[in-house]
Amino acid sequence: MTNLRLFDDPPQKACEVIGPCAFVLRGFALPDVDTLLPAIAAIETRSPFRHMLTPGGFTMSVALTNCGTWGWTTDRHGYRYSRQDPASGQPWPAMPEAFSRLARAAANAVGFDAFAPDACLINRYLPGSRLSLHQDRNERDFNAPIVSVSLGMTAIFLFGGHARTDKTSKVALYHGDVVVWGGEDRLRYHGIMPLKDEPHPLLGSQRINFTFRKAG
Ligand code: MD3
Ligand code: FE
Repeated sequence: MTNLRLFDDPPQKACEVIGPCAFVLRGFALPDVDTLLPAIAAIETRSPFRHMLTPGGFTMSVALTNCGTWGWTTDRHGYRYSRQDPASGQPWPAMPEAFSRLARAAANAVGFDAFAPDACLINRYLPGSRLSLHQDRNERDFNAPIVSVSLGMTAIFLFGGHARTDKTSKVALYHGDVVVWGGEDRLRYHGIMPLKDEPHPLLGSQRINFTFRKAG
């Protein structure tokens, strides 16, 4: 009789453990794609994707925008979170309910409860775009996890250690994958290899990545 439970249970999403406190939930966002894409289109009308300047004076190959109370920005003066979109002087678009619900559900699935992101950085990669090895350390509270959602073309994610020169491992991130990391993995170096042009059936030659954070 107990075996019948196996058939009644909802199908378990595949979860890959890539670090002591880092998890890839394969396809976790797929049921939400139809909601996420129009929401991005709405955000873009008020806060378009743009290429920001790093403090070192380089133009990022990744274009970005934000939604939520806080938005991540960079310019010649440094990296920081700001309540206003520097391009418009207006607050960033509100974080859609569907975004925060997805982020909370993913965090919850690997044991972080009550994740309440107040920032969502949205990165857009075109063929050749890359993100060099870095740490995410502009947030106030490193106890909260970060949740990332990948849409569109496949990316090769580089997962390093706590020093820039530590050995990295590669993890492919596919359309619909969600990564959650926190705890001792929260400050690991990470990056994205230059994107190969292998067009995605739904999004074409681009990759969109959301990262949800507790920034303020
Ligand atoms: C960090 N974005 O915006 S998120 C960023 O795909 C950023 O656009 C990348 O890094 C992107 O700051 C990567 C995915 C990710 C996954 C696992 C990690 C970042 C991680 C583990 C430790 C630290
Ligand atoms: Fe990052």
